[in-house]
Amino acid sequence: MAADTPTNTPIDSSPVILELVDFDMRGLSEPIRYLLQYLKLDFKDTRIRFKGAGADFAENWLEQKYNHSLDFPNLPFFSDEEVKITDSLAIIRHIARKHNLAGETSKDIATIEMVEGAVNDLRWGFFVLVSAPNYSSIVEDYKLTIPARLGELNNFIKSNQYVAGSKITYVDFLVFETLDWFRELSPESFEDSAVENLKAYMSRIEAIAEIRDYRNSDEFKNRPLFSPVAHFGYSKDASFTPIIFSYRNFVAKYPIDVDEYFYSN
Ligand SMILES: N[C@@H](CCC(=O)N[C@@H](CS)C(=O)NCC(=O)O)C(=O)O
Repeated sequence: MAADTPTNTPIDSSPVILELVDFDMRGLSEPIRYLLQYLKLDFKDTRIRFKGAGADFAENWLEQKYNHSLDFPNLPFFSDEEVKITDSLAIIRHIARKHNLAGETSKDIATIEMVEGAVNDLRWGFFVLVSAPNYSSIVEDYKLTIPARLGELNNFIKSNQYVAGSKITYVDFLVFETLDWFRELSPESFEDSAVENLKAYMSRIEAIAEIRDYRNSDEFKNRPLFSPVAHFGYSKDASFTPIIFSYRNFVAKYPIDVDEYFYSN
């Protein structure tokens, strides 16, 4: 099963066939990990730590991200015998297609991709919340909106076993992980009858042997959920203060003045 040792001495150095590289967090990679676990595929789970030994690798990510022969350098990236690619959705789709978990009919594929898009919007919206400078003053109001935010998904799932019916596909892992972020933030929201289908759906996914065993194992790392940029999910310690270096990723992508952008209000 997955080599779980967090390491900052990656990458390209050993003859592993499958390798997923990301910062040491659930982040965008966890649905990919669920899929790999579900498929019982051996893979190297390379995690770039934010603190402790080797954290300078994360600190220096901007300087070294161009050294990995990636067309669109970013994290996570994934390599197998065929590709070396970035973009979490491209990665999960690629693995799923190879193992017939990406939908079979064009109708199913359209449904799967629609739900993928809807859930991707939800997860990036969630990330905007947890990285907001005024997080602590808005989070309680935000929690009250969760059942409504998840309402369409709840109605869509109805009593269906999975997104595409009775057969699980990769998008179920994406949906499950995103719902788990919401549940981690606000378990009480899942007591609302407006999301009862989703609660049952989550239990169904959690009961899948490969997922249950993985989530109960040491390979599964509940924290960090996100990078230290987030006000939630990096640490369970309420006094945790996010640190600034991860903002440099955003600076690289969007040349902005960090202080002005994040702290002007
Ligand atoms: N669309 C990309 C977004 C990737 C992304 O924003 N990655 C964040 C971590 S969640 C990052 O810090 N990337 C490193 C970088 O931008 O150099 C995906 O889905 O993989």
